[in-house]
Amino acid sequence: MEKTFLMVKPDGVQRNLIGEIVARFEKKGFQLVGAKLMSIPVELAEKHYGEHKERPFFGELVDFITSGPVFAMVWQGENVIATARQMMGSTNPKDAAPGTIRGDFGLTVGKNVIHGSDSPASAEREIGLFFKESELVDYSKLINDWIY
Ligand code: RTP
Ligand code: MG
Repeated sequence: MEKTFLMVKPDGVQRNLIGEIVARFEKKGFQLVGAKLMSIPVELAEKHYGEHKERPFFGELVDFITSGPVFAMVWQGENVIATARQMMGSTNPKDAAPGTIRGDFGLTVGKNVIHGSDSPASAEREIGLFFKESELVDYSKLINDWIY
């Protein structure tokens, strides 16, 4: 099953949007397979955003993502990587469509509430940076015969 890494950024946590954001992915039908509230160490932030190292906003990006707790998650489902990106909306909230997370809650390009992996390679890399295999759950052995 395809998996992606999603993270409520410090602005989203500070604004009490964890529940709202989790609910959107639950209602869509995706499954949560890992989650933790955490503070990101600077070294992890620099690795996570490594592709932006040469960009002028890299310092601000690392300062912001390490400025307060984040809610890191792994979600699974068919086409979850691309669908989650659509549900998040454009990077800059001013361009994000209403109904998307950034369109509904984002303020500025820096404070855009949520991160999501942008490809299968990024998803694998980012899940590995934030989670151990033992922190991800398995739903395949769930007993379903009590529900009808
Ligand atoms: P993310 O990685 O956070 O899910 O966002 P994204 O793929 O939509 O955007 P990306 O290009 O990967 O940029 C990562 C984050 O950097 C901040 N950013 N600031 N000041 C700027 O011009 C600028 N451009 C990007 C945003 O917070 C973006 O989410
Ligand atoms: Mg990105």
